[in-house]
Amino acid sequence: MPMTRRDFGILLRGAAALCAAGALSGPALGRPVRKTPYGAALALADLKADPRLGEAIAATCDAIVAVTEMKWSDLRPRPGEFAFDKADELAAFARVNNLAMRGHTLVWYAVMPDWTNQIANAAEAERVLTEHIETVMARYRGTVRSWDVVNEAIPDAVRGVGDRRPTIWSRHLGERYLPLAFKIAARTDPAAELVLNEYDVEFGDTRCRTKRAAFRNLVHQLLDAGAPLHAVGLQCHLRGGMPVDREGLAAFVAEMRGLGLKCLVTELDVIDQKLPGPAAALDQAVASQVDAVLSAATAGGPLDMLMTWGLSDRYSWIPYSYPRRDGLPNRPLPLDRDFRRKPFMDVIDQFTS
Ligand code: 9MR
Repeated sequence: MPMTRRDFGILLRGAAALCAAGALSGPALGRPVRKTPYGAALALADLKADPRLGEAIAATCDAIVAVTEMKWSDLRPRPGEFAFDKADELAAFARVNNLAMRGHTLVWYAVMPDWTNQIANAAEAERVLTEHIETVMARYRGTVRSWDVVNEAIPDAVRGVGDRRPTIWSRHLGERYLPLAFKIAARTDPAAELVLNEYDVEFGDTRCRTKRAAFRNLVHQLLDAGAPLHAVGLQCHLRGGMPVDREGLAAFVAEMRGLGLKCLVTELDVIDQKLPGPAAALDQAVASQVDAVLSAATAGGPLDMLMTWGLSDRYSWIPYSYPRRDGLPNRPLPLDRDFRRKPFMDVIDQFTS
């Protein structure tokens, strides 16, 4: 039976009462005690439709991040207006279940509402960007303590280390929008952890090596510009079967730590489209690729946070973007479609405990 709005309200109110009574802490919920917090991306519609999902998150995770609910697409229907309902419901779920919440994402080239194309000049762009970051961060101050300030600033088909993705902001402000976003964020919530998040920096092919070099170049560019950057986020959407560049990734993480930055894995899952079945073999291949990337990323010490992009195979973007062609359902996440643990979950436990 899908959960109704009323059921969901009862869940929230019941949890709030427990929380107020001090009964709802991680270990009290039977959650594993971890040295590195572990979390998962969660979509409100899935949470409401399937009570098993909320239960699994509360029993397994220390943190959540909204799949889309804190993006411009969802928050900004019209200029000057904010639609916080869905993000608020996820934030409430996090609070009553004693989960941390990451914010994703204040600046991203993708899923921008059409009205942002009407922004006419640099002054207006700076005003709109400032209004957005200030309003959103202020609303979730105290709940969201770690923000992806800028997401995916490097182009997919990267040509060199100085390559940056064109966005509505670079169109009007040039590359100065990048340090500017971090400065606005730090001013708005000085206690927040400010993260630069990127994908396809984990592998050893020429494109990914160049992307990692461009990511490194951008980190230095931001620090040189005095941007308050605190952490790098490695998304880790792993391409099944593509070898992880263990040495290159370990060296990158070591360099970031040497610069005083934290290192987070923010969106881990495995694109299993081309991995051979049957399910058991597939699960082993997925787990071994996760093990490879986490071994490299933790070579110099534990991660500061580990998040997967979803928890159960039932709720993942991968079947939509990378469907398998052999009839076997995609198996990209730590729990299967029926919320049973897979070897992926054992690897998560190993690298977080
Ligand atoms: O998984 C997300 C999908 O449901 C959304 O439609 C899409 C656009 O909002 O974003 C996906 O999440 C992406 C994340 O925000 C940034 N890194 C890549 C993720 C997968 O595409």
